[in-house]
Amino acid sequence: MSELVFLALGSNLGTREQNLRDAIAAIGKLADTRVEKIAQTVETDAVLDPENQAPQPKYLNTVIQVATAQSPLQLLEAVKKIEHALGRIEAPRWSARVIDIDILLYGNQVISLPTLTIPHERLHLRDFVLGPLSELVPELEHPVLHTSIQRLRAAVLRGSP
Ligand code: PH2
Ligand code: MG
Ligand code: MG
Repeated sequence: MSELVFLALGSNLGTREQNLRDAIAAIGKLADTRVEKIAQTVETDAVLDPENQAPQPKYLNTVIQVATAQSPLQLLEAVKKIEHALGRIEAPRWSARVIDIDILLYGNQVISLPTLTIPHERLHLRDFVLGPLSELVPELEHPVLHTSIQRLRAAVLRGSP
């Protein structure tokens, strides 16, 4: 059984465009996994740690739609490996990075584990995710908030919760 999964990709260090391409190619090579759609890449101002506003390079962000038979934890493990293979180093949460791959949605599953929260806990707050995601699946319903991606995006663009 394969599930429909959405992954967010971001890069704000090194050859950003190439980093995204390499990550997508590596995801496409995972067992029982197919990359079905890729949203347009957007350049976005870095959203910074509220406690550390030191400037950072702009990000390139995109979202991909993937069909996979890997379990959520297998997929998490696999994307972490890809992040490391592409040169990501352990660094504090808000640090600039060569590549970040986040699982946004895994079918309509709701998962709350110490290492993995699905839907991604900040998905509904971030236009750098909602923009590319709404290009792919504007009508998709958020499995916890029960609102469409395009409505969530409109709320963020209005600046309301
Ligand atoms: N990722 C972060 C923190 N800030 N800002 C933008 N624009 N794009 C990101 O992908 C991003 C961010 C932590 O994962
Ligand atoms: Mg992230
Ligand atoms: Mg991450």
